[in-house]
Amino acid sequence: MHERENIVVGDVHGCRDEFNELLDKIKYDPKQHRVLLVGDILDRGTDPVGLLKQIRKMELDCVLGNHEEKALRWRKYEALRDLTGQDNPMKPPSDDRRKEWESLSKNDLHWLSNLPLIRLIKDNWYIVHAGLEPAVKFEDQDLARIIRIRYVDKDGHYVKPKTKETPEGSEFWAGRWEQPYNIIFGHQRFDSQQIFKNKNNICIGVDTGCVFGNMLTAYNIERNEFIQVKAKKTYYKR
Ligand SMILES: [Mn+2]
Repeated sequence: MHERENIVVGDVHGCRDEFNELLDKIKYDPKQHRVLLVGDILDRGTDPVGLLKQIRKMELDCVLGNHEEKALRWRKYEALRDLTGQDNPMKPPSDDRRKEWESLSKNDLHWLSNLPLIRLIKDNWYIVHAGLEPAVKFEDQDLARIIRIRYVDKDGHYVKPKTKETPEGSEFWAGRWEQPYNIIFGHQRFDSQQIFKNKNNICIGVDTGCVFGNMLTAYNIERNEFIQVKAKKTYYKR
């Protein structure tokens, strides 16, 4: 059997039209292509739940993003409230978000709760949602940080940002990653794809802010090629 080409798609955030346009652009054929997603398929865009169902149906490989984790956590609290009457300590940021999270079916939730945090693509290529902590061994990564990390201190330890700005004296994790694993990640929005050529690995950021009106990016590992689709509009503003 010949090997399929691995194509990793950045944060889609419910931009289903652009996602399907991307599939058209690569002339998606499940016999030839394996499409993987770096997480954050939910929230903000026009059809996040429809997108999730499509991805489930297509049996694409995905890792958990912080937005999926949050939806799951909220639904767990809702279920607990139904059972015990205990208040849900989380509040959806908007009515639309609440409706979206409420509309996730049992099967959607089951699929979401089974998403891995790290997925091996092939050889030494992996996908994660946000990143890895350079100071910590690959095998010992903190699971909660994999979906959130952005910045690290000079020793490569996780830094929790207090504002939207880069915390003083810190830098982006991918530039400090030295372990011999190539990582493709999302979460951190760049204007265009970001390639970190480190001594022992390559890290590639593929979130190019489609939902913010920029573009949806995918990376084809075998061809070493980026595929991009322009956002039809700005769906969400900070
Ligand atoms: Mn994210």
